[in-house]
Amino acid sequence: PPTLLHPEKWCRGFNHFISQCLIKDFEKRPSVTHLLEHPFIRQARGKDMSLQKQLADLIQAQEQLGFVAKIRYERIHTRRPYRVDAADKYSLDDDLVNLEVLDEDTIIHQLQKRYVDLQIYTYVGDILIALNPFQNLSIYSPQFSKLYHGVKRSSNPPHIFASADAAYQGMVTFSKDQCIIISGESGAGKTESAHLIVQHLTFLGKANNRALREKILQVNPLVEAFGNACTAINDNSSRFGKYLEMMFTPTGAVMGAKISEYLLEKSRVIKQAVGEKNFHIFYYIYAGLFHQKKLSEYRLPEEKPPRYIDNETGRVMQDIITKDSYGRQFEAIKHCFRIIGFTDEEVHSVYKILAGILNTGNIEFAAISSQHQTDKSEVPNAEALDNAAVLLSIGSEELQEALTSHCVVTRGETIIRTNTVDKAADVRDAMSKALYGRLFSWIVNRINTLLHNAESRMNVGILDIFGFENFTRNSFEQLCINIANEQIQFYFNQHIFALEQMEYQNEGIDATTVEYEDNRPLLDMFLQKPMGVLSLLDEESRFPQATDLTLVDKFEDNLRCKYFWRPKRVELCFGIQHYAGKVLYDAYGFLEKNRDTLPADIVVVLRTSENKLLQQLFSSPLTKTGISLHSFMMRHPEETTNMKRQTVASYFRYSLMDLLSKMVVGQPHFVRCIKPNDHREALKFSQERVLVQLRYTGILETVKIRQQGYSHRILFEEFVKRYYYLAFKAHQTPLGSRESCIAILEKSKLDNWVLGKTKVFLKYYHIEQLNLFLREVIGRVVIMQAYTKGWLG
Ligand code: AOV
Ligand code: MG
Repeated sequence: PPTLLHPEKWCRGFNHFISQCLIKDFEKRPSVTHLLEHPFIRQARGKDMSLQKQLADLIQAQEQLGFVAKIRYERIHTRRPYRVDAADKYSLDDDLVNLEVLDEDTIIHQLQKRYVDLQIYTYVGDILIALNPFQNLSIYSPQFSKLYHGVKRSSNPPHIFASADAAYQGMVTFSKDQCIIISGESGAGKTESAHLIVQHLTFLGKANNRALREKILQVNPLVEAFGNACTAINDNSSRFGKYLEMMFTPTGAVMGAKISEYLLEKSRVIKQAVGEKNFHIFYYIYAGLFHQKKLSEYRLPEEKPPRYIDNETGRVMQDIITKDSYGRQFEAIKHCFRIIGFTDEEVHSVYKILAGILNTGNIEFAAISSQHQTDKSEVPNAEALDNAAVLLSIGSEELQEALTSHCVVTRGETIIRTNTVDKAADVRDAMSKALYGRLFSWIVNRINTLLHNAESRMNVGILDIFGFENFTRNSFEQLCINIANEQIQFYFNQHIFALEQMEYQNEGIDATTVEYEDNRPLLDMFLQKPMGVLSLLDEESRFPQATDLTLVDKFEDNLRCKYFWRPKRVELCFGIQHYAGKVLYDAYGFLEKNRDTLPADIVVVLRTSENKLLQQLFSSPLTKTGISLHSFMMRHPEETTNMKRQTVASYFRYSLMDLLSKMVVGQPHFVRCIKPNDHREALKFSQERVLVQLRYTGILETVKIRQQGYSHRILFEEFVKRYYYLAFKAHQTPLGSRESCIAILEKSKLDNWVLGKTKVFLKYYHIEQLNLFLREVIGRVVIMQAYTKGWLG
């Protein structure tokens, strides 16, 4: 596209008379074709068609900026919340802020009425509430994408596309990174919403490069095949947290994408609760290979699916034979890999590792008991062992050695100890978890390399994590998941309530204080050092003699707050009053899961792999092939001791901080997903279930503060810099003062705003109006610029 002058620069050389004529004419008939036919333009153009081309190019370029996308000179009315007649208490309306009566009853009825009318989206000011429809709706087609493109929010019904559009416009207009935070409990619709946002952002950020768009659209399906699984609550439950950044040029064209993944629930690889499944990809690959009659190529058993994916004996095979959806998914994943740019060799290696993991799970151990030694184990049936070794390109004997024995370093000396049957099984499972966890991270990193673009300047981040969970049995994984949700709720509270109210005080503004449930004490209980849950867990994990019971004792002795309790007579159990409800945790296995130990022996043997990808997953400069495992470790005792890895809790804490640091740089947009019922049924609205969610997410308080408060606070100087076109001529340089702000606000005919000591305080709907005014003014300037360029040139 042609280079555009900044309107300010361009205005110096501007013919005032002509511009006025054109603007008037354009206002009468806002059509570009009509404008091209204007006598002035025609005169300027003469026989020269290049001007027309130039103008069209400029307009196209400008459309990419999102400015002239809809050059409509509709009159913009100041949008005041209209009052619903109190008699008509449950009126249908798009924004809960418009309600006259603000109580739970009214809100619930309003949402219910909308839901059964298939209006699943509702605003609370600038926040979007999304109720899960549990059915496919026809509101995500290209026609809808066009509808939600650079328009004011109130011109269309609430929609997830509107949130994407708001973020996109915010990014383009102010060159500022944006961040869309999607929250809600498990199964509420976060992941679906995230897909829809990506879909709409790729539409808005029209990349000329279609291939790139295609690639970006494949990212979510690919990582979700590896990171999602069927749980008791959701058939496609995210078992990891995902922050997807879509990158754009300064003019708003999509350029690339980057994912950060958080805390994959690796333990699912080796074991799943009753009624739950392993990660999708295992079924896809097994079924895909089954239908293609290629199971033997990957040394997978045909008669009976591997143990890791068959926890309810027989079910999987039945599904695979009767339904073909897994097989189709396998094809879809192959397609994703190819489109994103993975090489065939890489994909083949990924399959081999997956099949390797499945075979590893089938390795069994038996005790070798002699008079002197009862703690020794062996692999009685070598088939699975050999298969795993072949698929992982390692020696079968070395693998057996690493599973059934281990090296210990004492006083600088390396001694070999044998493993009991149980210990060997633990090592086997630890190896599978490590393989899968590292493979997952590798895939994410590889996607990032393939989709990275160094030239991108701005991004919109989309946060989709695992939602709050409360199962019949809750373990370490649920604790981490729920803490992460606690942190997101805290971030929401900070943004919506705390920061806002603090600023009123600092700026001397008299605004109503809205009480809200602050979950800070709870978050402190988890994250505080050294007495928080995670720290205590880490401390206990360092003691070799500690047990899960001593851990719960430690919690009980140290967590002296109302959010923690220990039920009588159930030893390994403790309860936590989360923001979203009470959860009982079973501490069985907490310490081991937190330690997440992978014996050095296993790392060393995996490093000897001839599979390049696998080598990379466990790479280190000390890689040596062709020598006996233990003789290698004898020579490098430091390897054995250095491999004491970080605990899951400390890594988790680090990830949370990392995530927050990413989120705080962007302007946040909130999407709150709500689950209307627990049976995944369309059109069924359980008032009770929705009410609970409205309460713990603080929706009622949010409605209040959006109605009464000022969600946007901008420094005078910044405000004048952003909006001075609205009241001043381009060549003027108004001071960044209170007076200039007043001039702009009055010229824009807004009311209900307030000025503090240093900042302008605006309601959420003011910003939309101001931005729209601004876009119009700039749109006009651009048309004129195009015109004069031709005129002068
Ligand atoms: P989640 O991400 O919030 O749960 P999902 O986004 O996976 O929840 O949604 C659960 C299911 O609800 C989906 O598989 C769809 O069947 C259905 N669904 C959600 N939103 C829509 C929609 N807009 N249109 C149609 N169906 C929808 V979890 O990942 O478990 O926290 O860890
Ligand atoms: Mg999800």
